[in-house]
Amino acid sequence: MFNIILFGPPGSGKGTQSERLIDKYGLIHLSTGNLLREEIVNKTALGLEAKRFMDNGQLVPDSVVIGMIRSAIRQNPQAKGFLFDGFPRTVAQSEALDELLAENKSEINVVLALQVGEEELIGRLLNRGKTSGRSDDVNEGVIRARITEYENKTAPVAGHYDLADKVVRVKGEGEVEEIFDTLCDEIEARKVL
Ligand code: B4P
Repeated sequence: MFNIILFGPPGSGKGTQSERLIDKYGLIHLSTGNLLREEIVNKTALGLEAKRFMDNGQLVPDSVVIGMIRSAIRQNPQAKGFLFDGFPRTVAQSEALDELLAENKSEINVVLALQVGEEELIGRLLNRGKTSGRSDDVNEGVIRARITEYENKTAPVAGHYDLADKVVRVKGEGEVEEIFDTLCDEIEARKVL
């Protein structure tokens, strides 16, 4: 298996680049943001709980997202690899992920970390909010809260994988296609999929 984490702050291009990467490499795409939004649309108990956090720009509790990822991994035993998008977002989530992959005698092969400045992030998310219908993209205060959550709780995840020398930092500003090409170069330098 070849497993990738696409890492970065809200609005850094994780969802955008994931779509292209899964098409090219045939990986299973696991986006906790998308999984949570499906639960909200379906008005499940989990979705109703998650919405309270997401609408305030806060992370959803670890137990909820770890449970979702555990069942998604177990539902795909034949996968040639996973692309994790927006997960892990806390050090506890990254430790849980390492254990889940180890159960399959697998591991994270590379963490691709998109680097984008704060004002660019805010501009992108406000712009997406005009058309996406996403309640967490319309209010600048909520967007700033998401960035603060990222700095406090998610940025340390890169440190966790830095210890194993797995993090590659990639400039996430500029043309989507150029960023995609750089991500592909980094993947192919590690493994031909
Ligand atoms: P996510 O769904 O993961 O969303 P995101 O981080 O806001 O966006 P992403 O980074 O994928 O967006 P993209 O840049 O592609 O999370 C939403 C919420 O769910 C979180 O706040 C949290 O509450 C909850 N959640 C999710 N996972 C969780 C977890 N593991 N633990 C706890 N809580 C969790 O796109 C942004 C915009 O930028 C788009 O409009 C795009 O077109 C544009 N864009 C992309 N690349 C560009 C480029 N190069 N130039 C210009 N614009 C670009």
